Amino acid sequence: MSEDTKMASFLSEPLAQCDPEMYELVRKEKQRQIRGLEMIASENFTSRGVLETLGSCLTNKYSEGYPGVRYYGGNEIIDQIESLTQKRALTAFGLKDDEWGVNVQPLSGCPANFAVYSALLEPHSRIMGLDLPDGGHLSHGYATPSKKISFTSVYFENMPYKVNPQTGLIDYEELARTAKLFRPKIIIAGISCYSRNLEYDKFRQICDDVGAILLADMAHVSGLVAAKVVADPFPYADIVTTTTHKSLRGPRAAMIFYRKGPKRPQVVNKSDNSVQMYDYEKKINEAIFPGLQGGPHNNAIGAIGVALKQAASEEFKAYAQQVVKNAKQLVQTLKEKGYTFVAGGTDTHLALLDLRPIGLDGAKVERVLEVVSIAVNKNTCPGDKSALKPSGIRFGTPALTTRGFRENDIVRVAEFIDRAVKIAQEINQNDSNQLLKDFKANMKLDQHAKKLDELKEEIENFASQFPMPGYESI
Ligand code: DSN
Repeated sequence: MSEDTKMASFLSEPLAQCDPEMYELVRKEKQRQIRGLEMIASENFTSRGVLETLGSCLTNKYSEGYPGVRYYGGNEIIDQIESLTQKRALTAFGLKDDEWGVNVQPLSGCPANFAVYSALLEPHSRIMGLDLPDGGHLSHGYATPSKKISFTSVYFENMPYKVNPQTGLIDYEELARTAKLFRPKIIIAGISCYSRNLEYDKFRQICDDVGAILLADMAHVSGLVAAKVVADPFPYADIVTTTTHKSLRGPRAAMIFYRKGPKRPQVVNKSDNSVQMYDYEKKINEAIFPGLQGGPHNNAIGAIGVALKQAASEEFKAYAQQVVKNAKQLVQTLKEKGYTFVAGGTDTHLALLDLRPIGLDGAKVERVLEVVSIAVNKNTCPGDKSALKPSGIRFGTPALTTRGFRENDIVRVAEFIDRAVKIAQEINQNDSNQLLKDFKANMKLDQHAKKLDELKEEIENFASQFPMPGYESI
């Protein structure tokens, strides 16, 4: 065999052959996904079409710049791919191209939000987002009294708004009051853990009252927005950001939608009576490249395009409707068993279980659920003092819905969760001060380990019956 032929065959070896160790780990992760109940609200199982595009030759190409204006040659096809994805993004959310534009190059949600702040604000300008312990996101700014945790809070001044601890609902009146004092340049309507529809009309009014830009970060719900099953931010927002891998079910990436045309509410220049226009397009595009990013990930951009085509289908609409029905069913079944949910329930794909009434915390229950193959995350509940020992568990239904779970399956899931929580209570022995390390050690005691093993086997047998999109093998 010539050296050239050897090289060609070396580079063409399938993963199982060229790197059995990595192949085995990917295979094991696939098995974990199939056997378990994936209930992390921000996760999903993307389609084979998306995976094929992600794993395609598009990953080889550099294309710094934008369609038609690139810093590298050979981008004729990449230009078509990016333009097609942009067109599909506007179509998926029912937007007109003279009113909205979209940048599909952000690598993920945090950089997308940071690009918006960088584009439209001076360093240390003021922003307001939902407080992280109340269900907000790190990228909307987060600082403790002693430390600026998120870089958003290092480079911009943020004052959080809160939920009402009694109702768990955003306190719009308080937001309106504090916005008048703080005078932010941007108010962010976006969440990481808030189960009710956002009232974008109220956000709009508050922004108009203080002259702020309304940035809607719809990352969690963008699939549900596309399917019109939750509140739509587009009629109210100036800028809309989203990741593409959550309820939208695409690749890990993000998009920034920005308004074009005359400003709303209308602003007339006194000098010549002309109407002021939005100037976001150039600023946002320049913030992404060359401001914050280099070459876009063309494989991800192509894959977003595939996901957006799928999001315009009747099948996707049915999936999105089912996501919400499943979340409501989960809440209803667990409430019937005596559990409490923040904000009383859900309008969306997620629900926040409050463990305070049963003397447990999120870290312990997350660990017990993990051991029985239910993946969730611990989450703060409104009023929590520590993010390290939060009192809630966040559940989401997009991933299970993608696998075909319907309401009756979710009733089974709720029963599994209830059994796991009861085992956690036995391990905890009504001692809410028991340290997590002691709790984990106690989980290994025979009487608890046996119950956990039995439950895990039952859950895995149940979950394995449901189909999994993607490739057959890994
Ligand atoms: N990590 C995502 C979430 O779980 O909400 C957001 O970045």
